[in-house]
Amino acid sequence: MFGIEFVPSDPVQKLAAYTKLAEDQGFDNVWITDHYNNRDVYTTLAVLALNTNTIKLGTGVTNPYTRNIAMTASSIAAINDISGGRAILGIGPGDKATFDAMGIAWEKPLLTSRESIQALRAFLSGKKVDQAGEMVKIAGAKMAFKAGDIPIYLGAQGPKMLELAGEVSDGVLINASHPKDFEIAIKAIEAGAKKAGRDPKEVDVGAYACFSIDKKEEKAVGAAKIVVAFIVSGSPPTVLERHGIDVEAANTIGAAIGKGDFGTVLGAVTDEMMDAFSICGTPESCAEKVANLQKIGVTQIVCGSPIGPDKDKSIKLFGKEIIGGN
Ligand code: F42
Repeated sequence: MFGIEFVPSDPVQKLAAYTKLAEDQGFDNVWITDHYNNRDVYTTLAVLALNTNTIKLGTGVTNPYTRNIAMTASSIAAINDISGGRAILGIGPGDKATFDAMGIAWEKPLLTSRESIQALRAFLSGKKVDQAGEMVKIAGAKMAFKAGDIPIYLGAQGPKMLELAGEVSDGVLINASHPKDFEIAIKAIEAGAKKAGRDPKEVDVGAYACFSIDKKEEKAVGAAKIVVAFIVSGSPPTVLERHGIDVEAANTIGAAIGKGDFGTVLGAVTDEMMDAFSICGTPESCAEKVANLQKIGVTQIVCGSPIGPDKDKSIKLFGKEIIGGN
């Protein structure tokens, strides 16, 4: 399965055109990110729904802190209606830095995710919801209609979140690009699934990858460097060490990003960092990396930011060379 991620920092109409193009190229899913400083995710998905016919439409990913979980159920149910049953819901604990800026306390992200998914499933099935959770408390609320079976994906990287995904989700969106990270992630997902008595194959394993594809290697790399720099600066030391990346070098990049010194940032991104944190290069090399991930058990490749130096061309290249060759 193939997905594509768009960030609504671009105008919604522009994303509608990209999404139609992606649908025509054979992508199965489009995932729209959710951050307060971009356009609203559900309004965006509604417009995409009206401009497409087959592609599934997902939040990639929303969170349980900025919206009450009943409102999330109501919003995704509307997208499911408008699109004729094409909604998928990605949810994750969210991004601490943006919550700090919004004055929202980020407490118990793991437990909040678990309790939110439990409540969501109940709301979507049209049941009366009584849930006396520690983080999610619902007292006899009920949707006025049955939304139907909307797949729920969890955004996860940490071992406990991945295990939770194995226990309770239909799929997981993992922000990573390298086989080493997925080998570890898949073990955690499998452990969670087994704990819950599920077949691990029920869980769609998504690589939410930093992707950049172009016929010219250097152009693909040029487009992805800044994205990789942000990933490096935000990665925990365990992940950096797993890829043999010097923690000091990552700190240097983080400090330069903080100062807005992007010359230093771009100069400090190494080939090893590009290899660890992106799928980037010519169609042939991207196809090989995609095949390696599929071999170890990744079942959905999500073509994430930046996609490529020219989005239209890169979406077409991905369709022809990666989806077409699969
Ligand atoms: N975040 C956004 O805000 N917007 C997006 O559009 C977005 C997209 C996205 C796409 C893919 C993806 O993988 C992630 C994405 N994210 C996005 C980020 C996402 O919302 C999550 O923040 C991220 O995936 C979670 O990272 P994580 O799996 O590392 O989880 C964190 C919370 C973590 O620390 N996990 C630990 C672990 O081992 O998994 C567990 C920590 C723990 O156990 N906490 C306990 C608890 O109950 O929360 C208690 C701790 C205590 O004592 O309070």
